[in-house]
Amino acid sequence: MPMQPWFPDAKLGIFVHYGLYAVEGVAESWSFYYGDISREDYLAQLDGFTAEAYDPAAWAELFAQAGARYAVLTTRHHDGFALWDSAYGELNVTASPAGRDLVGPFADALRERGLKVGLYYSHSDWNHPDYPTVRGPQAHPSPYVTPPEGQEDPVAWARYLAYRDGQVDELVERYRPDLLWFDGEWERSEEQWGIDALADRILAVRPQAVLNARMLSRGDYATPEQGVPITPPDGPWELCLTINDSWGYRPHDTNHKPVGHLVRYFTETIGAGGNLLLDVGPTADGRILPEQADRLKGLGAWIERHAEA
Ligand code: JFZ
Repeated sequence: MPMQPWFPDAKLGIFVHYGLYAVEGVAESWSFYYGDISREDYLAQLDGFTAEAYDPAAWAELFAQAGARYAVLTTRHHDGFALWDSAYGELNVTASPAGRDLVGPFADALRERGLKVGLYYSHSDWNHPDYPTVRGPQAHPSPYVTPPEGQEDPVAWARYLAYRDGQVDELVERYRPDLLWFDGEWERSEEQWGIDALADRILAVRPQAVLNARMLSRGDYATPEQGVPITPPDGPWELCLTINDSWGYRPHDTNHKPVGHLVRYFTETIGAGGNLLLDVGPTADGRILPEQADRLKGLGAWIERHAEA
């Protein structure tokens, strides 16, 4: 299916990193991977994930005010915590005080406000018993190490892929996303991930779904790293960007980019034919703080002033 016309025209999307990590304000998934927090303490955040102020209609209104045409929610990051009541795996909202599906209301609220629905999903799950974690070239040694190559258990790996596929099926069938934003692919090869089969099963149900570049050869658009590229890629592309220096909620990170900087990223990106996917990190109870909301509104006001009639 050719690229959906909405995507290359969208210009602005909002990325939402919402998950367990917001409870203690630690880095999303990477904090326990690096050992900055123990796995036990990381998982203890479950008790504080309340979502009690979760109001996706208010988020959708804010995103529309920012001038966005789509938004992408982290439905399950590398830590394995699913924001919906999945039938696959143990680690999801039903194990937290939130206790209910948060993805469905997000999708409904965006649609209601005329925005396209994007769902983020990590291929890797560093908390799944069948997932052999890879030690990266990081500064801190990770306590979780994969077995040597060739010694991974093929039965466990098949179970892991069945779990991932089951979750992706749930996301696609229940929420009918317009875009799927995969992540975490770097730990395995395209063949090990079964990318082709996964793309086929998604598109069989939702042929119009746009797939990001972390679906490797089946991706529909490019995702340049580290800023606006000097030479833009051919075809549609998207730059993802944090407002401060964190993807998720981190109260000590106050290094928020001024609205003027966000405007520059936005204009440079769309001037070179891309979309900007600008990230927010809600608190564990589901609020987008004024530091971030005000910047989204500021960018939206600028876009509004400069939009063609
Ligand atoms: C990944 C995640 O590991 C991270 O936690 C966050 O969710 C981010 C949006 O995605 O990290 C990456 C991976 C690749 C790039 C940037 C961040 N990249 O290609 O620019």
